[in-house]
Amino acid sequence: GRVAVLGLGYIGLPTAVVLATRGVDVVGVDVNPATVEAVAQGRLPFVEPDLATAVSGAVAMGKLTATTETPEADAYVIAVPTPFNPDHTADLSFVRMAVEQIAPRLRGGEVVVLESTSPPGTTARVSEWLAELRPDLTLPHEIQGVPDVHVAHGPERVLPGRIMIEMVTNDRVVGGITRRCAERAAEIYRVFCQGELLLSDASSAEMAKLVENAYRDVNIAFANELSVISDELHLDVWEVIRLANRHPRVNILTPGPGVGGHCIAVDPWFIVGSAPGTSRLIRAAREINDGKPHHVAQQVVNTAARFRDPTIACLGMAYKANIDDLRESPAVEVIETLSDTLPEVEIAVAEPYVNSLPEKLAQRSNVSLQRTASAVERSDIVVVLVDHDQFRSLNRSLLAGKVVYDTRGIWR
Ligand code: SAJ
Repeated sequence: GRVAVLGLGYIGLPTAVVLATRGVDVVGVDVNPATVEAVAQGRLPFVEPDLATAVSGAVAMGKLTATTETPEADAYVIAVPTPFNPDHTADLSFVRMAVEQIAPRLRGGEVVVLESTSPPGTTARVSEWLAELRPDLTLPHEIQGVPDVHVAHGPERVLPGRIMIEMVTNDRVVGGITRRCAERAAEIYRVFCQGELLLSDASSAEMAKLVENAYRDVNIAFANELSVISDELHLDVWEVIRLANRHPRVNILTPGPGVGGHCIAVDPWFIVGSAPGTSRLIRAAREINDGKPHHVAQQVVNTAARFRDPTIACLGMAYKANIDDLRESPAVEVIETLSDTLPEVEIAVAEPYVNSLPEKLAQRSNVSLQRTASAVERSDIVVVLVDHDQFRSLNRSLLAGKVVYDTRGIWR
C-alpha cells in the first residue's frame, strides 16, 4: 500500500524514510515548498545523524517522493507541529489543516494515524472532524462495529540525535479509537519497528506520551533547583550530585542552563492545560526549568560586575549537545538576557553547528559569532551553555586566568 506522511519535520521525515527503505511507497507532504524541494532532491532540511544518506537512498530507489498536495493513500500519518498558545493550551490548527487535506481523499478502509504530540482527546477530535467533513463515511466513534476509516494515535518517542536508531528499536505505543483501529495502525509500525508494539486506547496513548516528557522535565527541574540552591549556599552542585548518586536508589540528572527543544519544554504544558487545578508539580517543574536561563544570566552579570570592560564568551546556542537545533534553546535565552542587561559588554558566541546567529541575536551590536578558540581567547569570562564534544575537548590552557561559569559541568 501507499502511505502519505503529512509534515516532513524532525519526526515525519524520518518516519517516511524508514517506511520507504523497507519497501513501502511513501509520499511525503509538506506545506513548505522549500522542504518538499529539498526532500525530492534527496537533501535534508535539518541535521540528524544517518538521515541524509537514508533520504537520498529512498529517493533514488523511487520509494520516497515529496509534494505539497496530499495524495490518495491507504494510510495517512499526521506529523505536523502542535505548538502551545499563550495560555498553554495546544494549538491544533496544523492538525486541523492536515485533516482537511486528508478528508476529501478518503474512499473508505484507510488508516489515519496522528503522531503529533497532543492533549488527551485530540485523536477523538480528529475522528469527529473527519466525520463532519465526510458525512458519507463511517467513523469509529460513531457506531460500534467495523468502521470505514480507522483513526489512531501513534506517538513518537525518538531522541533527537539518535532518531534513526530509536525509530526502529524503541517500543511503541499505538492507541486506537477502537481496538480494531489500534490493530490497523500497528500494521504500519510493524513494517519497521523492532521494539514491542503496545496497543491501547487513543487517550491513554496521548497521555502516556505527555507523561514521559513531563517525567523527564520534573527530574531535570530537580537537578536545576539543586544547582540554584547550591549557588545560594556556595556549594558545588556537581560534587553534591556525584556523592548522592552513589546511593543505590538515587539517580539525579544533570543540571544545565534550562530545558529546551520542542518537546520537553512544551509537552508538560498540555497536561497542565488539561488539568490546571491539579497539575502542581508538573507546572512547578516547567517554571523552574523556564526560570533557569534567567538565573544563569544573573550569575554571569554578577561576575561581570567585578571586571572593568569585560568580554564574555558564550559557548553554545543549541538546546543540547552535538545538534544544530536552536528551538526553545535556553542558551539563546541566556545570551539574549546578557546582551540586554549588559549592552556595553562584548559577547563572543561560539556554536560550531551553525554558520550564523539566529535573527533575535543577529541585530544586536554587542553579540558576534566566532570560532570557539578565538571567542575564548579574547574573553575574560567563559560561560559554557552547551556540552558539545568540541567544547569538552577544548585545549584547557586557553582558560588560564579566566573566570569560568560552566552550566553543564563539562570541565570538571
Ligand atoms: N537536559 C538537562 N539535563 C539532563 C538531561 C537533559 O538539562 O540531565 C536538557 C537538555 O540539555 C535539553 C532538554 O533537557 O535542553 C531536553 O533534552 P533531552 O535530551 O532530555 O530530550 P529531547 O527534548 O531532545 O527529546 C525528548 C525525549 N523524551 C524523553 O527522554 C522522555 C525523546 O525520547 C522524545 O521523543 C522527545 O522528547 C519528543 O519528541 O517528545
